[in-house]
Amino acid sequence: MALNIAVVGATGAVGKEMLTILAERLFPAGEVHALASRRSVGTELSYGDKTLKCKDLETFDFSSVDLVLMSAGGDVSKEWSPKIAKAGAIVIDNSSAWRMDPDVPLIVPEVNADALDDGIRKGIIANPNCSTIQTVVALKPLHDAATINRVSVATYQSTSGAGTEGMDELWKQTRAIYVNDPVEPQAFSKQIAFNVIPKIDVFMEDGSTKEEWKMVVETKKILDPKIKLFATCARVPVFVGHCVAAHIEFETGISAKKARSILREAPGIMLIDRADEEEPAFVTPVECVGEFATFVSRVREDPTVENGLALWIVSDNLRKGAALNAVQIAELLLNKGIVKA
Ligand code: A2P
Ligand code: 11C
Repeated sequence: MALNIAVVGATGAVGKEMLTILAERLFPAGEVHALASRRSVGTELSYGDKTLKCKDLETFDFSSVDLVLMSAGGDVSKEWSPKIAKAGAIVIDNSSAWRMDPDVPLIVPEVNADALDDGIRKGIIANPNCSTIQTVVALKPLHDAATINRVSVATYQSTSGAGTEGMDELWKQTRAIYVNDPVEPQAFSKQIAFNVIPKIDVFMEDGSTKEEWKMVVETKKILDPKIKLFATCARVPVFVGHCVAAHIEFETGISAKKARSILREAPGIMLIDRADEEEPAFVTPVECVGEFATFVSRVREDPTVENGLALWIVSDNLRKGAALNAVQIAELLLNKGIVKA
């Protein structure tokens, strides 16, 4: 018996990756259903070498579905995740709707797989924010080795973090500038082509953005509530791939050499940092597109603080930052025997 799967938001940037990655990783799926809004009924979507016809979420019968991977935004998830869970399926949700609910596990398999052992009381598992995921994957093995007290991060996040609409806006504005057409921001609050916007999601009362707040609270929930994190998140004119510059302060000293040897062995990480070469190697977003790993480069000691280390962390935000992490959670459910194929 294989598991029957539904992908909700299957026409979106993350939903398409979910279907691709389920097929790439040979997930033992029986029936696979692609669901989205009524607007997309009949749209053809690839699942490995098969073509699926998109169905309407509103009228779909979930009674024979075991697992639902959902990436259709917070409002859709708030309405539909409880209904789907009630019908008997486990929902792995990529939106921010449930992440901070104490009854909902927030999981990055390389970091806190054991949090699933506390039970899935609401039938919902949350997938963290993309910039949080790649950050905690890199921090976890170093935290185990030398205990992180504080981290300051600056992010450089691609337009695909805002979905298809975000990527389309970068494309249209770039073209508009070349042909001298007016630039009209819609998905982003200011021009994104040839620009950098230090605002992702809405502003909060303390002057931080919600994206920055998410990185703080999600890191505490996933990795360690004692870690102090401060973030500045910026949108950059890149299609896919988020970057995080992390400046870490540890409880005990850890050399760059030691950190490299730990990161080289750590799950989910690809270390691209041959510091002994004349021109050190490093990674950029275009090189991480389509990859599963979280890439770490520029591992340096920071002499301006006690026990300081700096890292440059890059990952495909649609994959490890979203769809891949969701599929890895599904694999974890199988491996732990929480769902049975
Ligand atoms: P649709 O294409 O039918 O609008 P992205 O983040 O790339 O913009 O994708 C968002 C995904 O969420 C799309 O698949 C979109 O479907 C889906 N979606 C948005 N609103 C709804 C809704 N009310 N019901 C079902 N799916 C929705
Ligand atoms: C971005 N990180 O790059 C956001 C996208 O909470 O899941 C994901 C938002 C979220 O815009």
